[in-house]
Amino acid sequence: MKRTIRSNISLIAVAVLFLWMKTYLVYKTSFNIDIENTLQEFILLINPISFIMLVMGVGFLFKSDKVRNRYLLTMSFLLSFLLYANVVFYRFFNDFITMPLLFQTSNFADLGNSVTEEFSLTDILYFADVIILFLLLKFKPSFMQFHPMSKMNRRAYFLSAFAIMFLNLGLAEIERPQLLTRTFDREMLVKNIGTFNYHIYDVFLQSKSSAQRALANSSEMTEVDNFADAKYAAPNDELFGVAKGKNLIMVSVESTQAFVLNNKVNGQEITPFLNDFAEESLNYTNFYHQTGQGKTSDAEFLTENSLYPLSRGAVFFTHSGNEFNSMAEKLAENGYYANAMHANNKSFWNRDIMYDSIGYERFYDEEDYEITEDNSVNWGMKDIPFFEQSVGLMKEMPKPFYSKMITLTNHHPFYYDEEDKMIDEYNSNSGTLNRYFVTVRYTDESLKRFVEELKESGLYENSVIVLYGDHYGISENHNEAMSQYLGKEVTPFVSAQLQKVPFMIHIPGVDGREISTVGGQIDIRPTLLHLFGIDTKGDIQFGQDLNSEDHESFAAFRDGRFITEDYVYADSKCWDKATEQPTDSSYCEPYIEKAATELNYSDRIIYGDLLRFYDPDSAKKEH
Ligand code: GP9
Ligand code: MN
Repeated sequence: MKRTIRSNISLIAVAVLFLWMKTYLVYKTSFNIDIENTLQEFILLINPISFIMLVMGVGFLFKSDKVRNRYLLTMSFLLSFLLYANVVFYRFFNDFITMPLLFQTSNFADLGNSVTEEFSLTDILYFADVIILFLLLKFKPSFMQFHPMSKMNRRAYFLSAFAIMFLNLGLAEIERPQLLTRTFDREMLVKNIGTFNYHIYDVFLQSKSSAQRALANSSEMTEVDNFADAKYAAPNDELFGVAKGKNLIMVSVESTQAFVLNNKVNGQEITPFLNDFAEESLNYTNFYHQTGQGKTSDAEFLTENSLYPLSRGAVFFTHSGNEFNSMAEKLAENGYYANAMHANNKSFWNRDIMYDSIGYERFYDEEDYEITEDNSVNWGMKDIPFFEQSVGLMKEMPKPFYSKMITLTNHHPFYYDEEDKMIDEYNSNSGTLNRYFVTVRYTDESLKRFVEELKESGLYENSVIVLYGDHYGISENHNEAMSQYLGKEVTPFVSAQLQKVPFMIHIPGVDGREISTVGGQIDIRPTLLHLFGIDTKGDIQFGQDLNSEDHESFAAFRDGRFITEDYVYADSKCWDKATEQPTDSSYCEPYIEKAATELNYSDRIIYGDLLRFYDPDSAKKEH
């Protein structure tokens, strides 16, 4: 019998192995994926396999060698290209590609020139395996060959691919419960399910939300409208309209959490100005941020629209084309010159596009400021010169005006210039937390000067000044240092309480007072509009006037946690505020449903772009 010599190396096995190993190498060399334990490392190692096996496994189905070879080569090229595209994207954004981001062309316009600089000749290495595979198939086809498999073995192959996938998902579930259903960050996803599966998941979410918009119709609006109506809290008689006709200056104070207020580090006061200013203001002491991945922009979204941001991505990016009924628009209808002031690149967070949808007449961005090396640190222009130059711009604005301002200096990683250091750093194992106090102190000083300058310019007496913290500055990664500072363990309860941010409204001629109802950024729109004498009855909003007697003490976080008058729901437990310990879950039970319903209605408005069916004028008449 004539025997042919056959290579023992299976072509499909090589194709799988190459791509798998490469993907893992790319994880380790080109992305910053934090690995905390061996299980995570193991998940990272195995997470590309199942997808690659399934894709390459299709090769078994081809009868012709030529077609099969082409298929395997094309797939290894395409998947390598996807991987490489992520690498390049990561170099700029420190993030993985998402569909909405990919279609956000304005972002790429920004990159334009610098993008070419980020490619290097050595990047060809990202395709090394594809090239080797190609050369082998072309010049040394005998080296590895396609081994046809029996039906049984083919089945076994695909079954093992699925088995590995379930093992992967199972381990990921142990490592990160509810990874796919709860809010997440992309690094976590890639780390747990792998870059290829992540893209499939992302495409799935994207098509779901596109379909939702296409399928939405005006009848859905009625349901949402009823829900919002039921939430309406009538204005407080004493305070309704007290700010009427005055300018509104609202400052989004970067990364400022409430725990720094009336607090010290190394015996030094952290926010001397804010502490005094709070005394003269309506000061909300149980006020929480409700932001998700969109950070500062989510806070802007909440305050303007009284809608929740999304659990995935930044709504500023994903839904900038939607119809909104913002606070800026309402003020503009009442004769206000609505504008935004932020000395940063205008397309950051897609602001230039989104600000049009929100209805600001003008965006004073970095090009409107004189920014030099001397007056910059960390992310850009320092807060003191920012406020100083802003007052100059305000003097020229038509009156009354509404300016939404965003500070920048107190931003992670909290770098500062020695000359701006007014208190000493803290001494924990977290440089981030240590520096944070110094930069918060600097921002506090900048606000003090701002108010002084407003006084000098004559604007102060005619302006309402609102300050809110946009989101946390110190993440849970610094729990150890944080617990050293607080002198207690950072339990999920404490962690939720740390999401409190300052919120104060200074109105000339109105006495300061403390308001302790539990609320959040979602409540800012109705609270402010009522102070300015603009009723929000009939508006589609999810917040309530914090000054209203009907305001319900409640704040839902974007990730399902929430705070009530007496309880905190965090880590799937119900915590008693009085004891700071978990208590009977029945106390939180009714609110779990409430929080979910609210978030769900808000999401439906955004995904379905439902406000396009809403006519504010007819709504007013109906009520
Ligand atoms: C950038 C600033 C910071 O313009 O708003 O954004 P953040 O990282 O805090 O969301
Ligand atoms: Mn921010």
